[in-house]
Amino acid sequence: MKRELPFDINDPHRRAELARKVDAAAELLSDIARRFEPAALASSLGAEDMVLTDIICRRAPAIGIFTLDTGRLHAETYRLLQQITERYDLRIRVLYPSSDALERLVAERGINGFFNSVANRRACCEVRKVEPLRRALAGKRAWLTGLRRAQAATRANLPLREYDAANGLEKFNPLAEWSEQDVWAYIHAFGVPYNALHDRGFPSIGCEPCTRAVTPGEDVRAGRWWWEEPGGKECGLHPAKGRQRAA
Ligand code: ADX
Ligand code: SF4
Repeated sequence: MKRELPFDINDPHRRAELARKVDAAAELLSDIARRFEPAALASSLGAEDMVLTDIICRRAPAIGIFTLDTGRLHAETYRLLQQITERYDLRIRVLYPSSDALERLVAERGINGFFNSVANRRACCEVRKVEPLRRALAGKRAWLTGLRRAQAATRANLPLREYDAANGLEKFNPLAEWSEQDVWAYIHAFGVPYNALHDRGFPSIGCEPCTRAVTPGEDVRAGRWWWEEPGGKECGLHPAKGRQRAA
């Protein structure tokens, strides 16, 4: 099924606006590649990360790309990973959880223990995502993400550049100001491959057991850890550091 765009991709104003945003992002990426080598994109293979992957391949190939394979991803995500390594002739570094820590986690909290408490869920994200992220970032001078302000209240004040004190390096969010429409306009304009789940109601894709489809009009992150209270649904990769809008 082809994803419908809510606007005319050939509208000259929209095209000019998109071209401006793409140029700004590409300039930022080339600048990062020059001034912060070695730098790397953390890719979940979501739509935003596919846009950044495409821009990196075209305009800033010195930036590396890595993904954290939690072991609980959707089959569609693994399919896309294989597809893009072939399409872009890319070497994506794939990181895995420590097997000792994972065995301990499962023994102590259960294979699907994340459904039982927020503490269990955070412990699982720590072992499967946050610790591998620390390894991915070791020795890097900067990392990049596909975070956008419009994704969540916790991301409303997201800067283009921030210092990641927890990991001790610069962090760039080149699409901070992009809308969801900008992301999809880029994907369509440049024929970028994307996760098939996006066409089945998944705007935001994480691990399979912890992600469900959303209905039209529902919050884009409503399908992530859907059984938890909204508001605190972050996995620890991106601590909010007071970025949240005051209530
Ligand atoms: S999460 O914190 O809720 O999981 P989200 O899915 O919105 O994050 O993704 C935000 C950004 O975090 C992505 O654009 C990507 O930069 C990074 N990210 C999330 N999951 C992964 C992953 N499995 N591997 C690498 N980077 C990831
Ligand atoms: Fe574990 Fe779910 Fe977090 Fe994935 S999203 S690491 S399965 S708790």
